[in-house]
Amino acid sequence: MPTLQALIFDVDGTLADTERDGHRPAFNAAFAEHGLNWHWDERLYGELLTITGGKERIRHYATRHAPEIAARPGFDGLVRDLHAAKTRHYLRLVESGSLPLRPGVAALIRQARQHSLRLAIATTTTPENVTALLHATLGAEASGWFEVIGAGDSVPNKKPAPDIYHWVLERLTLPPENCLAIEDSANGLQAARAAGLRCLVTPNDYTAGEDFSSAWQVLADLREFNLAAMGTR
Ligand code: XBP
Ligand code: MG
Repeated sequence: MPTLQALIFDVDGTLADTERDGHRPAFNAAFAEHGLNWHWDERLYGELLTITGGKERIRHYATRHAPEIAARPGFDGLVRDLHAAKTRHYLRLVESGSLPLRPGVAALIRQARQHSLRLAIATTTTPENVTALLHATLGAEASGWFEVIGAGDSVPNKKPAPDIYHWVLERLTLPPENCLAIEDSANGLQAARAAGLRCLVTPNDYTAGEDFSSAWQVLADLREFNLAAMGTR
C-alpha cells in the first residue's frame, strides 16, 4: 500500500453531527426570519440531505413545495439571502459550543499531527462554518493545522462530484494514492472515489443504510481507526 501522507476530512456528519441540530434549525430560523412558513422537520431534512449544499437544498425544496415562490423573478436573490441568514444562525449555534466533535475525531487529528501527516478539509459547506467549528471544538489555532481547506462554492459542482477533492489534491500536490478521505455519506464517498481516493466511512444516524460498498473501510466511529497500522512516513 502506498505511504499515507495526508488525511482529507469531510466536515458535516464526519467531524461532528452538525446536520440535525445545527444546519437544520439554522435553515428553519432563516425561513421564519423571512416570513416563510417552511419547516424542515428531522425526517424531511433526512430526505433533503441527498441534495448537497445549502443553497442547492433550498432551491430544490422551493421548486417542489413552493413553485410559486421559485418562479418569482427575485428567487435567486431570495435563495442567497436565506442562505446568508442561515449561515449567521448556524455560526451562532456553533460558537455556543452546542455541536461537539464525534468520538475519536480529536484523538485522530492529534495522532496524525504526531505522525507528521498533512491535514486537509474537503466539504460542501461554507468556509466560515468550517473555521468556526474547528475553533469552537479544537481551539483558536486549529484551522492552521489544516494545510488546505476546500469548501463551499470554490468549485462548480458539489459532492457527489469529485471537484472539491480534485481541488484539494491539486493544492496538496499529492497523488490520491498517498491520501485517505474520511466521509460519512454515500455522496461524500462517491466524490472521494471519483477522485481516485481511498475512503474511510463513519456513518451517522442520517446516513446509516446508504451504499458504502466502495469504501476502503466502514467504521462506527473514528475511535476504531488504527492510524499506527497504516504505514505513515
Ligand atoms: C454537507 C452539506 C451541506 C450542509 C449545509 O455535505 O450538504 O450542505 O448541510 O452547508 P458534505 P451549507 O458533508 O458531504 O460536505 O448550507 O453551508 O451549504
Ligand atoms: Mg458529510
